[in-house]
Amino acid sequence: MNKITILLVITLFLSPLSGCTSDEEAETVAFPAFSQTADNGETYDNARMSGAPYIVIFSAEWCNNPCYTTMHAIWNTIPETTVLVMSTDPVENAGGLTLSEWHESANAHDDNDDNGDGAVDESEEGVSLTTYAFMKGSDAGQALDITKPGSVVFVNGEGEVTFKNEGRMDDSAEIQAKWDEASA
Ligand SMILES: [Ca+2]
Ligand SMILES: [Ca+2]
Repeated sequence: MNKITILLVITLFLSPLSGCTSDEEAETVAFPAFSQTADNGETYDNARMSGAPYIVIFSAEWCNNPCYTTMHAIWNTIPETTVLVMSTDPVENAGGLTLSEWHESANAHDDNDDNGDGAVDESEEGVSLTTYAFMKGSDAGQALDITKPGSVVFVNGEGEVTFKNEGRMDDSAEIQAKWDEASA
């Protein structure tokens, strides 16, 4: 082979590789900067969340469906996972609910009067989303092009978004797979 041929081969070999590298870099999105006080009175921000994976459900105080379905599907797949529930509605007490009332309403989604006596007693309350923190989050949502409730974002320990789901997310196998990916 003469020098020109060798150069040509090297160029052809390197070009697709460099293309791949820049594509991968472009796909890494950091979860936007945020600092919010949740319904439990605690402040959550990027520094607090760094070092471990977490899930952010973008919802709103007035979103019953598919929001509550997604919240419970995630709990039923990976109970007691750290989940931040952020409202895309910037209005304070949107839908007439405080953050605490919103959380209680989400807890009650799977309550059921199984014995039909007209009251939900303790054994009929299903689960409570105890590790979920409810807070405002329209700025973080907008930074990710999420302006309405119903999206789920998985974030790894480096604060990078590993997956973004638009709309209802209630497939247990998919939830588990995306969680494993964020935890890797
Ligand atoms: Ca009952
Ligand atoms: Ca419940």
